[in-house]
Amino acid sequence: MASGNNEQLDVVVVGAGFAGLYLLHRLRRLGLSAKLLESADDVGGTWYWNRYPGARCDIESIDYSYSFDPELEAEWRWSERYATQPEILRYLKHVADKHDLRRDILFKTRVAAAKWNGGTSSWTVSTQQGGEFRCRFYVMATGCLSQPKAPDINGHGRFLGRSYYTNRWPHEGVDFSGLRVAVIGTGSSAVQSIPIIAEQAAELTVFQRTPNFSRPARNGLVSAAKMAAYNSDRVAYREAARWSATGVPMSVSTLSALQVSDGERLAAYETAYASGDLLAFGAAYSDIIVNPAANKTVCDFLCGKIRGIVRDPETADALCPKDHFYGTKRPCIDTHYFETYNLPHVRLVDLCKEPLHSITECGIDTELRSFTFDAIVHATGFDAMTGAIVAVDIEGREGLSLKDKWAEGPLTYLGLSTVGFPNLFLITGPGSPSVLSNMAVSIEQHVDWVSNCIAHMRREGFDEIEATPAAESAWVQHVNDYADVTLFPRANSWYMGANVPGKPRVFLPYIGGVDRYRKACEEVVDRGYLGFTFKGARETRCNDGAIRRVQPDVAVLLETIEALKLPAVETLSVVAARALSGAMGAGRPPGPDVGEIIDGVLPGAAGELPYRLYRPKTPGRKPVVCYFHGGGWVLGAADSDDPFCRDLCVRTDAIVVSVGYRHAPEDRFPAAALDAFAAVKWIAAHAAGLGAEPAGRLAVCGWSAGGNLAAVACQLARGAGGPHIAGQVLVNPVTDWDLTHGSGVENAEGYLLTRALMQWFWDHYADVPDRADPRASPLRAKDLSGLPPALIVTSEFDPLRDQGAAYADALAAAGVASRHLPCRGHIHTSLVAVDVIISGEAARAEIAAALRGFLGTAPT
Ligand code: N01
Repeated sequence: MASGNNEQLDVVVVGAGFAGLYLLHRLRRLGLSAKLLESADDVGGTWYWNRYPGARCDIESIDYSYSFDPELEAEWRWSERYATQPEILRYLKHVADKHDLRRDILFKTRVAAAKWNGGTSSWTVSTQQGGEFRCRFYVMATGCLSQPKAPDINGHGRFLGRSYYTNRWPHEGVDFSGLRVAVIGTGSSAVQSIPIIAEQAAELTVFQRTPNFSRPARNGLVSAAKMAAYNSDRVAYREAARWSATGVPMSVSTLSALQVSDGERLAAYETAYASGDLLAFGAAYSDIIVNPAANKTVCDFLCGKIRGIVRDPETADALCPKDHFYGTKRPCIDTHYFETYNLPHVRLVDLCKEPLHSITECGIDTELRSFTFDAIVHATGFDAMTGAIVAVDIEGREGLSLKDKWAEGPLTYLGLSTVGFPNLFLITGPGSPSVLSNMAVSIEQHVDWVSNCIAHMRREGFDEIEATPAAESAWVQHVNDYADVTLFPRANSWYMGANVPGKPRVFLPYIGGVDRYRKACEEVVDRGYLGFTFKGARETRCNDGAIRRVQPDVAVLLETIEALKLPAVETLSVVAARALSGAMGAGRPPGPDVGEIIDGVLPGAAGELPYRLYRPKTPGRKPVVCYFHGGGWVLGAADSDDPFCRDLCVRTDAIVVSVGYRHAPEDRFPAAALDAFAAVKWIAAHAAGLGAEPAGRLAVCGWSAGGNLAAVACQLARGAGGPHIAGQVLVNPVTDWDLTHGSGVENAEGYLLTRALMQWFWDHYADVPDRADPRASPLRAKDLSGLPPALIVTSEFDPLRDQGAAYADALAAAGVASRHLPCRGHIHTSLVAVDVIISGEAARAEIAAALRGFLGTAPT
């Protein structure tokens, strides 16, 4: 009988790498019966299989190691900054021995299938060796980069010489002396192995499809500074790692790469380059991974270094990445990688110029040439993150196959669990930071979370746990939202599943950072396992809900502002509030360049009003957008929404005139409303003088209180019989004074514009009896017919959301061509925060498209 038949266990774990070993240890400490199934004949996981020459970690070993055992930390000494594969494997074997883990590990045991039995709340796990286990919990600790990518090169298997695979390297090692060797691939495995293979081979030919960013690792002894930081207080050091963005304690700049002088940036990049630290460039500036122009500064710097090392200009050029932004495919650190191409017996074949045709009996054919080799090394990578999980036939509730469920991409809650598969846990699964972090830290966090969850269930008498569909879909949305504010989705990387033919193009890990992710996981628990259903003999307890709903960049903004511990504006004097709002605006990104900016004055309802005019770069007379800034009728000025006005000008190709109307409390209602209407009339009449189309097309736009004024100006123009307004775009407008229900209550606090602040604005602006006047609350107008076509933009987490939506509905009901654009996950200030809230891009594009439509300048 194969080992394990009929065995009843609390937990079965698959995989004896970093994750499986620690999990087994934790489960034992909980007094659970557990078995770990491993296809290899020893522990190690990744570090068991990837024995190619030069294999070593590229996160410093001090960081890339367990933190759960202080004794282990004290006794183990890494011989190098980046330990070799044999040393890391020795470490894992030592951990297995120290904690006597092997007695619960079945080696040479490959899991074939796992099936959920609803009646008994248990899994049946069967192995290729014929074993069968019953367990309550089934955990895939199979690693993110463990399933080799299936060969996808024509003629694979035809080669009569020696074939090697970096991810399945012979244990006895390989001697390439005197051989003609080919390496296919230039990812991390190739970058590490090529210099060493070149030392032995008679000839080495590298077949490169995509060049990779790499730079010197500067390996050696662990630096004294690092040792001191680690040894002075290991507990604090590890805690800092747990609450860092990447799982390695380091400071990350809050400056944009575009905010500093060329000299300052160059110095920062030289320091990053000299550090040999994989993460240094990502940490050098805050926007490397979100802003193409910022990222390009890194690309240019690193390509400059490649050209400085590689002597042959054509080879150097071929080695410079051109098709992806830095970091969007995993970068490498190396030891003499680029120098290797200066050796006379090493050549590079650029598959972009001569695509690989096939592997032949004697070598490799490109579309231009035939090559003969004695050995071919395949360094072609993995079916990352999902490959090893769906390689097992996992069947959940009602016969649902995990492979089928994930056919369009993995769906998980927190990367830990997936709906339809109760009591299945994934360690560093898709949707968790995993491969974008120090794996050791992420593994420990997942193992701790899963073990604590199982302990909780035992205490509470529950047999089953399963994520809810709402929690899972919200998490998947959040993972995608995060990816979408970065440059990652633009690359054909394994992060996107793009390296495996036919794999759905989905961003697989979570880019929000180890710290934010840990916070989300802890919050899930603190909020009573939000998003999970527990079942037991006595009760079923479902605590449905989404853990993250705000757009990721909005959440970062909220965190940043909260950390500033600013006073609530409504507690300040008007003078202090204006000073604070001015100071907050001063440090923001400037927005795009426009052709020209002119400040002027125009006649308002009772005296001159300042205006700022933005003219596009393109030649010719243009239509006009008359813009009203936000600030609750109390704060702001003609230039206070400068980045948004520039953005509008560039996107609409129209002249934007931002009007500085009179403010409360100095000039209370209806001063601002009358000024807004006076400004629209004057601009319409003086369009030619402003360089716009004479008697041309005019639309109005405004944000917040400015949206209120734009709406009111349209109503006043209708009442006065002109001027003609082609359309109105109201962004998060104030349309009514009443905030006592719906979003006014739901979003009363926590999203910058609070209900209390809105109340403060109203108190300064209008007496209570005046507030129902349609010139203050345009939603209260008796008749909304005949108004210009409208786009009303609202944000999900804005106290003003419902009144904006109500205005859109009321306009439509009155026969006005009105469209409502609700912005999911956004707050009141999201859309005007150009180059800060990148997730607001799509809405800004729609706003501009609507204005172009109203003005008749939409591209056909
Ligand atoms: O695999 P890869 P890897 N024809 O996918 C090329 C981790 N790791 O094993 O980019 C021609 O990165 C492919 O080309 P392209 C690390 O996270 C860590 O090197 O798809 N070429 C690419 O150049 C790493 O990212 C460490 O155009 C083909 C290469 O093969 C991950 O594991 C060390 C091809 C594959 O590169 C994977 O690294 C090693 C084809 N048909 C690995 N198919 C450290 O800790 C693929 N390629 C240091």
